[in-house]
Amino acid sequence: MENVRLTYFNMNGRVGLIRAMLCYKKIPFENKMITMEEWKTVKKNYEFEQLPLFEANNKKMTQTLAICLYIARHLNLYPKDIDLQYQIESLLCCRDDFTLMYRPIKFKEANDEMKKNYKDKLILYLKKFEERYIQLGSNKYFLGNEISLADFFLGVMIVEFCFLVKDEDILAKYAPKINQLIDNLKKNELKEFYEKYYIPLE
Ligand SMILES: N[C@@H](CCC(=O)N[C@@H](CS)C(=O)NCC(=O)O)C(=O)O
Repeated sequence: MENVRLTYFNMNGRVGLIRAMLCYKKIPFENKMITMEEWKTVKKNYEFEQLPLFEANNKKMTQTLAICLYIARHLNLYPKDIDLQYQIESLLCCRDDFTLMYRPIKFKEANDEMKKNYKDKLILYLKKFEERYIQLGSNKYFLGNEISLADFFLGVMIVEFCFLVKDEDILAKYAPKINQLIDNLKKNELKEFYEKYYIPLE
């Protein structure tokens, strides 16, 4: 991959896991972050008038899910087995189930009921992720002994989702094996990402 540029905002949001994959695979990239002020004037120039935009090898790509899969396939973070491919895609699709709930929580506009609904739903999903991980053998990585896009999804995006629940460590409580997997990733494969690219939340 050459001439790599990722354009997004100054947040982890949809692209934390993309930055993490590029960082882990030591792919040099321009991490372009547009301010909200600037966005108003440039929005019209972007396909679908949204971000992220991913550029590589003189191609422009949009839509987070497709970008994640493209990068994972390129960087050998995507399994050959179609049942394992299903596991990855099914995990990634869960992200959209939180889109509407996540924003008001993150921007501190949610009332108590919204916070409770977000937490309850996240706990449900964490329990299901834990069950899947156990069914898959609870090995070093989510899918087995090879790191994949699934680990980046859990280690970056799910971590951020859980961080927004302040009154309880729901990851440790409801998905203890995944919590352990993520701890290991943060100390190893995701260490550099968390040091260099992760944008801390309040
Ligand atoms: N389906 C798109 C959604 C992208 C999207 O909602 N991007 C948001 C940021 S997370 C955005 O560009 N917001 C600014 C705007 O819509 O003006 C994807 O998955 O990439």
